[in-house]
Amino acid sequence: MTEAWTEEGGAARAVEHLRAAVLRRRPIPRLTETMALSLDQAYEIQKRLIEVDLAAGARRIGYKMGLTSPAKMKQMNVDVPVFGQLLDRMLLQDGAPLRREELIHPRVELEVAVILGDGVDPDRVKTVDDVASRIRAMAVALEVIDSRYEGFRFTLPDVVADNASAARFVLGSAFVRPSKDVHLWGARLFKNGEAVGFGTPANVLGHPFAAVLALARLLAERGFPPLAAGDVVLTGAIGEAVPVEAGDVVEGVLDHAGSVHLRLV
Ligand code: 0L1
Ligand code: MG
Repeated sequence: MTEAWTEEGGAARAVEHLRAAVLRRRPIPRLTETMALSLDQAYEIQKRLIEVDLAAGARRIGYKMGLTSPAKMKQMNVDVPVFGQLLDRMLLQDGAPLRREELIHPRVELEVAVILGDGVDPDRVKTVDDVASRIRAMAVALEVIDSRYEGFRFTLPDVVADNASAARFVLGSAFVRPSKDVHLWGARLFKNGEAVGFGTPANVLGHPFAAVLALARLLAERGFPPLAAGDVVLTGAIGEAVPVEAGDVVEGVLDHAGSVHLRLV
């Protein structure tokens, strides 16, 4: 049965369901099984979900882009990516252990992260070159996604409401100067020493800096403050997300940017 949406009732119930999944580490049926959700309503739920963390003392340190690869966009039947919000508590040190039991069904993605040195106002920043001039540093990153939905299955509004499946992320220790050639650099993902993915950041909307531009536009459309100096942006997965379990060791490598590590315990 579809629940009636009211700004207060619908959003509050959705936030409650999603928080319960995180706290109990148990997946929930996707929201759209019982609730008709538009994309606007989904971003409203995401906003409220994050507000609960912010009210409890968390700090937003940036954003993540999701559904940036042609394969994922085709699978979800969309032509615009989505964004989620990164909180300080999601950031792990390079090589730090992550307790598997903290999450529901984690998967790891290899990404390019950028740290901004300047704001990105979409009215003035229009090109990949413009974005490059706003970036202070880049790093190779691992994103741990953990959909709060059963079977990692969802519609577009579901995944937006669920903060784009954001759970944890790790930045490599080598922060390098921004390079416009980054889309051509080779990237490799290893699980327990075995190569499980490779590609180039060109898989991310053609260029990871294009993902920053797309993010700046989406934030403006949704009434968020513009990207600012110091913000971290996870630009999107270079390849497939890889399921991980306790005992797994994951390493991501990006030409000219070193490596990044995660240990599941
Ligand atoms: O970071 C991502 O690309 C994931 C976005 C959400 C979709 C998913 O959970 O696969
Ligand atoms: Mg990702």
